[in-house]
Amino acid sequence: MFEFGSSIKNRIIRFLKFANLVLAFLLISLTIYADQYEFLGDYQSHQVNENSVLLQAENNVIKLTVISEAIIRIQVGKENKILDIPSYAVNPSAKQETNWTLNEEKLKLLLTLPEGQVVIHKNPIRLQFLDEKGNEIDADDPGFGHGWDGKEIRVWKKLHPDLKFFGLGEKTGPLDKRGNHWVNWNTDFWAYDDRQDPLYVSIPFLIGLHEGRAYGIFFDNSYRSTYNLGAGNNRLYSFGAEDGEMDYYFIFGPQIKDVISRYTLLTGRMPLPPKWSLGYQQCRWSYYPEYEVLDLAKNFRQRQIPADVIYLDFHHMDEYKVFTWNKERFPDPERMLAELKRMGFKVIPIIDPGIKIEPGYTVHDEGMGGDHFITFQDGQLYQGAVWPGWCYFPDFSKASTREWWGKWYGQMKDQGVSGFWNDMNEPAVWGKELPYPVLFDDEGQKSTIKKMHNVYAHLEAQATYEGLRKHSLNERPFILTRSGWAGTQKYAAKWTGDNIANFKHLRMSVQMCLGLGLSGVPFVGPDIGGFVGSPTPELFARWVQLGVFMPFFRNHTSRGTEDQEPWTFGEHIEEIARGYISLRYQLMPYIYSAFRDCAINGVPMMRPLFLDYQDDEKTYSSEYQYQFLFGENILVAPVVEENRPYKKVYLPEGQWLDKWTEKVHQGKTEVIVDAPLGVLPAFFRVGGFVPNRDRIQYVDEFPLTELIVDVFSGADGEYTLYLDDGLSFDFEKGVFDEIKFEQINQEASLEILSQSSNRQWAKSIKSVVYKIHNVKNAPAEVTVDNYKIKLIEEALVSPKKLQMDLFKYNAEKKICEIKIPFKTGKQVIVLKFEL
Ligand code: MIG
Repeated sequence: MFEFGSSIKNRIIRFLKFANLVLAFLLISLTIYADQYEFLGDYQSHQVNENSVLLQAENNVIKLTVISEAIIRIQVGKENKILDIPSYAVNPSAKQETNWTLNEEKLKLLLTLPEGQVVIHKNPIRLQFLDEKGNEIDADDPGFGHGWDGKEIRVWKKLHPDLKFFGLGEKTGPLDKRGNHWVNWNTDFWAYDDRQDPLYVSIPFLIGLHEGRAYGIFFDNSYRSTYNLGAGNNRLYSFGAEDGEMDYYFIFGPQIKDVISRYTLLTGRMPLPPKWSLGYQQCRWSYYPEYEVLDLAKNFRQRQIPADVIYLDFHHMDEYKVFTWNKERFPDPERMLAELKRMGFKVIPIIDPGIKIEPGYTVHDEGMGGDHFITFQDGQLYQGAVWPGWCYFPDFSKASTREWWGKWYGQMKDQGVSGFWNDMNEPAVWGKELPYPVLFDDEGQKSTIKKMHNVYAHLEAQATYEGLRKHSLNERPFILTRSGWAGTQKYAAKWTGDNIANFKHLRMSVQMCLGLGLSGVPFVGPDIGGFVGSPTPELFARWVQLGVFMPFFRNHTSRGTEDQEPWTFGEHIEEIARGYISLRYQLMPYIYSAFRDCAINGVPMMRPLFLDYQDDEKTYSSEYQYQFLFGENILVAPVVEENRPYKKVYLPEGQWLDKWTEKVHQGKTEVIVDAPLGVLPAFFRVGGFVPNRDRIQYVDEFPLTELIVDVFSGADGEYTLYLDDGLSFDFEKGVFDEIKFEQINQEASLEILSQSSNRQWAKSIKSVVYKIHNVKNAPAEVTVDNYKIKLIEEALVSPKKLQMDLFKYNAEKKICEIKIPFKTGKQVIVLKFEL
């Protein structure tokens, strides 16, 4: 019995051991099974609180907050809790009171805004976005919505077959980002190529376009984030991050322009920059010593090649120590800067965030004393090697450190520099990055580099901007940055880093600048001529022509390359460069007004055709992707290949006047135009105006006393010219002028009206020359405010310049030129034609 019993007991024990194994096995397989994304699950309840709806789902919470009539914020909790992580990008004042409603149905909730609707499907919770007519613009994939896997968070959405994607900041490749996987992690990549991703700037802002209707999604999460825009599949697109909160803003359109405008309301817009920063800028790694800088300046003036800015790359420093001068190379910086100023030059030095570890060096000592440097999690100071050797790095996530850093810029500005160039701020430590266990203050939250890496440059730019504003109360700062984050446009202009001197990079520079503009960063430009390597004369000429119509216009090259100043490629190229750089200055009234528009509405001045012609399929075609509009009235079609003396151009709706031939083309056509080396194909919008002026050598050389207005007649239109002091913030108090032009075209007459305010800038304009294009016959009569002016034979116009109160007509070019005294208030010019 006992024995029997004992054997049973043994068997039971053996069974239990076996069962245990099975159980363990089951558990293991369960864990493997559970290693998939979890989702919100079904709806359980909801609660409305002021402008938000908090929904309790089976597995988590999701919150929708109404931000404005066209923007809704969506947050998914972590373990049932909304984290509300403070944002580095979003301006809290972007929140606006708006009417919205929430209606509950059995299977869904409807959240309705003035500009669109969110349908919250209940079982399981899925979001769907509709326009005001009920058309679906975007929706969660029915199988997957908002999910997470441990700390990682993600949203999956439907990939409509026609869906196009734009934005995402500084990315290479075509403007349509579909079909790829993209990473946001600020990266210093010397001599990047057209597949390099990520690069210097991360902007998790995406524009979608489905059935002609655009929307935007700004994912406000600074951890490493990834976007799968239909890479390797035809069902889903998604975005997510390795940690942090699922926190994004859905922006209704349907116009792409409105989406950008709304996005920049959220994250900030480029403030109107000082006017000199729109001029031509000369850089190289590096100009030194002092006589080389002065010679450079003199060379520009002697050769009559306009320029406003000279950069000092890091050889001006003493042992690469920021905010110092190398006294051998620059014995008296203040004297040199004053001399350059007399010649009309501004100087911009480079600033790196790495601070040489050297007791006795004031920046180092102050940084140590003020507890301004990044440490490891265990409290030990972090050291990274860059140009000066071992360095400490400021922790810009601390307000006191930002203030301290900003003060140094102010001090350096007192010596006579005009702006600053923030480099290496990814942050880069010899092309590598900071190790994970370093700790940032993050305004007391103590966060690691995982969260802070992507916002480091942004916070540095903020420190710089705020420091300069505090220092020179009424002067617009100019800052150039390499790295950044969503919203950095409110502090700094951006160049596209270490490109290469070849035609492929010229093409990439167009794509990247257009892409940045669509992502809210309008003040952008590449190293003209190319940074790595040396351009051929042809490439240089083509790139300078293009640069005239890029917002930030700077020639820069690396150390060890050939000279790259505009006169180093022979006389012919010098002549071309002089002509084009002069053109930039002649167009300054137009360019500055375009910047003003952008500062007001966030829509970039350099923009793809589809921004203004959204419904025209052709404007999306890759064949025409290098064409763009600069401001509202100029279409630029740069030559982007070697040895191509012609260019195929697509002209959208309307009529377009060829800058070179004066020929008017009907829109919605393709044309092939000649483009020998000296010619950049460009077209003016018929109905438009382009105000300009005579050649100047730098922006502030002479006040504008004679305004030239190119009028492209043949269609009615309006235009507003903006004028102010170009430097101060007085315009914020209304201290500026605006001249509004209008043209009314009739069979037997053309009427041009100007309506001007009456402050000092408009008053300083003494005369105005209207160059009216596309005038088919000589006018029979021209009146200015009902007063008749006389025709003069072209041959009699001397010396080259038209005198006041006369007009002339060129039958071959079909241009009628009229010169009259300029009057503020209203002025009416009427051209009458015999039928
Ligand atoms: O390690 O300052 O992108 O424009 O000339 C290179 C030297 C550091 C990188 C910048 C480039 C600049 C260079 N800098």
